[in-house]
Amino acid sequence: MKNNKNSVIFPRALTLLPGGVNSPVRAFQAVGGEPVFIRRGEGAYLWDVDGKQYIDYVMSWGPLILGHCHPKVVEAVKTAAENGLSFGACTEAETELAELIIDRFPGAEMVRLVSSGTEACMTALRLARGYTKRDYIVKFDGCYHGHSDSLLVKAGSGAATMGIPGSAGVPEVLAKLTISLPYNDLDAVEKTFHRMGDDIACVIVEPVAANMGIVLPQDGFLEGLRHITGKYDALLIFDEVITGFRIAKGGACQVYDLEPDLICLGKILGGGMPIGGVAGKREIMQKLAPAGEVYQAGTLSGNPVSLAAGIATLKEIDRPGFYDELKVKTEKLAEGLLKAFTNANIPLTINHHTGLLTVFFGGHPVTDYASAQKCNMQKFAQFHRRMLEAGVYLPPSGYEAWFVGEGHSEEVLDRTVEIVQNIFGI
Ligand code: KE4
Repeated sequence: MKNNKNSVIFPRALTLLPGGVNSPVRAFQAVGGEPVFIRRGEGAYLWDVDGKQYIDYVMSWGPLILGHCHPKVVEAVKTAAENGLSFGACTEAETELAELIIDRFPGAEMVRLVSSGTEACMTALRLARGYTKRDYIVKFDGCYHGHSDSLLVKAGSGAATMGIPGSAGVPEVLAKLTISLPYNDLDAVEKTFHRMGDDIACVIVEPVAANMGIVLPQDGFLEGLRHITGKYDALLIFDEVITGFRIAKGGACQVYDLEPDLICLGKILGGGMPIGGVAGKREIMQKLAPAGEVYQAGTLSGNPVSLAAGIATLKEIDRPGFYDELKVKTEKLAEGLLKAFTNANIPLTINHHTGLLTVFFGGHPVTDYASAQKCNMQKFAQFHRRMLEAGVYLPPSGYEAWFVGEGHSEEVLDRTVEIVQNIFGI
């Protein structure tokens, strides 16, 4: 229907915002059609400006593990806002949230709060370079750690979606200090460190990759990174902006029983409000200004409204059985989808972890960026469009994760699978 509000708003947005959006992956360029303009969300659902309802599997790209507008989170935000939106000064909530983080990540002794995952990863990188006095960093093809210059090399998420993993505007002299290797290729890491380990400040990794679609670490990969970085006195940075508080209470650190030197956090940490954080060992974190000489700052860092949402979220999900239930839900959805696609004779791979899932059209194992790129993204685009028409709002890219959370009841999950079955006439 062309006379709907959505089709009126988007052309105007295009004249005022590059691509009509404030973040590229939202532009629907990979799946075609106009982006949907959202009016409101509640629980597992979104409603667009034309009143159409959707089951939401984007969930603001991960923060909303409790679903939209959870009463306790909204109440906490209202209460905080009535006391002041921002002070640019110390508040007790900052130490309260830091304690909740350290309680969940035993390897962390100190925290610095910022306003986005990008800031968290950028800060961790500068800290690693300042602490080790080395310039090179290692990342992995298809992993995305926000849009700071050094990390926009063979990046995933929106950069992969748009086919610009190496962004314009990043000076070659800087990009060459970033070494990007295939995910799960420990031999490549070993060889790189053997060749130049004394010049490498850190390895930054998504311990469960979620920006080339979900790609799980193969046995020994993360443990190998911990061993190699330790051997060469480089830092290991886990980017848990997505996995933190999602795949387990203590994220991948808990699941894989590993202690990186620094942990990047975001998303769930703010319960839907702007936030990021770096957590790590005291000896390293104390290098951050004003305690140390690695400068980092932010007007809205530790914002009281963001912290209220985050504290309320972390407390609400901290209940016995929460993660077991989320794991079961995610597996139920994955199994239901796989069965539906198999019955329709559509070759498919589904990678998933607690609260995370990606559908890859292709049928081959997806273990790194190269194998993810071999998937049929045109088929994903067609699937996305048909699901959107049927009232299911999926991430508008085959290189993203579906986010499963508290709001996705058994009924919602069953309805999702039923819609897929209807689409394929099975
Ligand atoms: P933000 O700066 O977008 O808060 O966080 C950057 C970031 C860092 N690390 C990981 C593992 C991330 O996934 C992200 C951001 N995630 C994307 C979705 N895959 C954000 C969506 C967007 O860019 O609009």
